[in-house]
Amino acid sequence: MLRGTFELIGDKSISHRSIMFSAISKGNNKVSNFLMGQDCLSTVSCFRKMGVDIEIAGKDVFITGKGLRGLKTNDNIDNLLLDVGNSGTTIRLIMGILAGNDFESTLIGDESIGKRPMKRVTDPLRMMGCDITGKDDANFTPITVRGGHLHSIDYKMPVASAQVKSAIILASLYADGQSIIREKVKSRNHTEIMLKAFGADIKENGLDIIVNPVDELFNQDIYVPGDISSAAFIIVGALISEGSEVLIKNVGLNETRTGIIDVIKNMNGNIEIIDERVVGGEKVGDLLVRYSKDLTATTIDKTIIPRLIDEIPVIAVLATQAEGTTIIKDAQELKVKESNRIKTVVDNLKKMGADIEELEDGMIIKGKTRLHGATIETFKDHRIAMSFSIADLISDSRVMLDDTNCINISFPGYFNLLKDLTK
Ligand code: SPQ
Repeated sequence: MLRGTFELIGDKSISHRSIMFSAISKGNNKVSNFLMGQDCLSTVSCFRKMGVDIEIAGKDVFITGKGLRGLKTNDNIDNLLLDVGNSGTTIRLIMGILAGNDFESTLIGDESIGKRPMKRVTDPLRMMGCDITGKDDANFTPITVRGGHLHSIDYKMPVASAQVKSAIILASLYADGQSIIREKVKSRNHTEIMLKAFGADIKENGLDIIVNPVDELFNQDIYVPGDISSAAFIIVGALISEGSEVLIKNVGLNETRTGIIDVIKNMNGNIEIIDERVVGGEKVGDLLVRYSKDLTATTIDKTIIPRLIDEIPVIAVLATQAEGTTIIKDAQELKVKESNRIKTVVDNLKKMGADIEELEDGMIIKGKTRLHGATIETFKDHRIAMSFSIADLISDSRVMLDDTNCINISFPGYFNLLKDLTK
């Protein structure tokens, strides 16, 4: 069982953005409660390579902005090599910034990044006039960006993706007129919220985002709220293991991220929001979660998918402990994350004895089933590793993960926390 109270680590999406937007602002910026995970540190290292002074002190980061058009290290390098590691957010958002800066750089990453599609970003940036080349017509790394003059764009997003939307918003800051980005379903909006605080001219009209170019962004102090996607593992652990009660302090509760709370409530799970407040434009609160023995199945579809996309692996574990048939559909985006998260979840849960069927765009899970120990193939995907460490809490023999290092991508200190809470 899990019992205790803890302060949640900083949000990964907001941490990335805090470094990027500070780097292209004018003046001195301070970020508190920054997530020191490997992905966010990849963002730090890319901007240091582009000449940005970034100092880390504990959980605080101090960034001296170079201004909107001031990036680049020194004139002796013709092509700057930027390594994004495992981070999809780093590569996709950075491309939007590189598109507006007048130099050439090449983006590379690890094996998993090499398989993730980038055309969703390179296509609209090319439409704006950016010169981009790369493997398979700039769909895969290595990708070379030659930034410079950009035209405005009116773009209908073919996929619900915060990374694509953010890249276009960033490029639009540099464009020669007003741009409109049209979403089909609202994806996480941390870019819009934070850029407005930095002085960007961004308006939202329903699902449309209207961006006017600016001369400069201005420095900020940013507080990063806790990451609900990281909290998700402990939340599910508490819901399914008997006798649990955890209080998670400082959870980011931006509505574009709280789909998991709605799903848990639908499933009859015992979760309560306490002391809701707004910090730096983002909603924050504490979450009280208790063991819930009468969980029921649910259906998750496109109306909610973007609000819980990263939580689906651990929601699948939860569904094995809910009475009835849970259907997860319209989640084809899961196939192009750090691993094919539909297949990885289904194959590994099957090994543990779950009644689960793979769909083209999701999965069907029949519960409630007893889970058995197994060796889990994580594909070095942090969210898969943590999801199955939670399945281990209720399995009748131990779960072995083939890799645990990947957890540092988003949740350094995860196993220490789990140990502290395990009673
Ligand atoms: O950064 P990366 O590797 O893409 O990370 C993931 C994750 O699970 O941590 C996805 F694999 O989160 C994405 C998320 O799925 C982070 C993100 C963001 O910060 O903008 C947006 C989501 O992706 P999408 O599909 O909305 O662009």
